[in-house]
Amino acid sequence: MSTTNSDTTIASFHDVHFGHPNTRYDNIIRGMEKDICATDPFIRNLTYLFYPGDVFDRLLILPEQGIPAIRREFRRQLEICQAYGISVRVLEGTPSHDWHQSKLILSVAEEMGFTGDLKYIDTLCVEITPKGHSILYIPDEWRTDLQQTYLEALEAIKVAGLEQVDYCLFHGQFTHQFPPEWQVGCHDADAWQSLVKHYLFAGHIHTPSRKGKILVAGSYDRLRHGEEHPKGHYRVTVKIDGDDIIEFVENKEAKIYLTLDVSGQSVESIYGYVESKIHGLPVNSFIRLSGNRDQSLRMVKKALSDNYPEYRWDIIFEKTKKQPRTVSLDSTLIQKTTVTLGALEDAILLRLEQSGLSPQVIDHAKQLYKDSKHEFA
Ligand SMILES: [Mn+2]
Repeated sequence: MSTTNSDTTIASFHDVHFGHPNTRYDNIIRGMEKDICATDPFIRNLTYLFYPGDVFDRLLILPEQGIPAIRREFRRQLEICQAYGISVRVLEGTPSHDWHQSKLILSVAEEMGFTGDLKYIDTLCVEITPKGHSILYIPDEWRTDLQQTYLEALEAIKVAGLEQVDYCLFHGQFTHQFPPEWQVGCHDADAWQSLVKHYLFAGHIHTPSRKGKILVAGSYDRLRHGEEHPKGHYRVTVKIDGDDIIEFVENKEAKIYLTLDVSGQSVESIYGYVESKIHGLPVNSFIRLSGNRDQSLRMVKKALSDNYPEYRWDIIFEKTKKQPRTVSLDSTLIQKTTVTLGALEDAILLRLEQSGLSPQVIDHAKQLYKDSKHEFA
């Protein structure tokens, strides 16, 4: 139910993972400096800059891991957004990755006297933006029961007086992102699409994909072996005439993680083969040799490490390959639930309901919980 009468342009950066131990913040920032740049006409004309979760990889320690550089990068982006009237929306992602650290962007904004339109969202809610678009926000692990999250989204849309929202920023996984034989808890793609008029931007799974209105850019940078596909972000133009443009823009600065299959080769030929393949790769690229246990790969790796210390060497033996490369998972276990206030509340209320206590006692306990809840937040 948009009230705007012009095209809407969106750039969406998913799963940035600042603070990743292998793909460092400086590599990620190098890509962003090119992709979010005021000399780029698409950026200058942007309506929204979206971050649908996992801006951070892990809980960081203040004096380390690039915090000053990350703050400077936030500031650089906010200066562009302020100058060109770009609205910024940052969603909380997986609790064990983000730890509410994306809030940092709010303090950067405050310090610079940011006068533009910026929001950090860590609750399930619907917003009508100052530009007149409705956006539904779904942080990761909002409820332990996925169906409950969906029902709450339905309710939030209804309370906002809408039948559908224009956009959704979402962090979580969908059925179509896994092979059917994998029995993992997933959100229903069709059910969620039906809530959205234009597009749902989803973080969490690090492989880019598109199914109908669900756009998954995957991680912005390359974070591990087995992800040799292009990394990048989505640029979407939602046109009044309905002839939308969706473009995946590759991050040309993405860290190289290269797996070289050397199975069946002799030690001598492996060395020459690898040398021919790594020529010209950037310093700190990650290179992994894939082969059999009988190929003396550890010896080859030692020789390569000694001669090419500027690269990060690893080995994977054929039989120990764990998963198909078509799906790259987040580094957390799929069905793990982090203890958050929401998850805890679900568990407490369920336990109360099942306690066998009288309804009056249960109501009293719920009231006590409600009254003291702010002390945990
Ligand atoms: Mn992630």
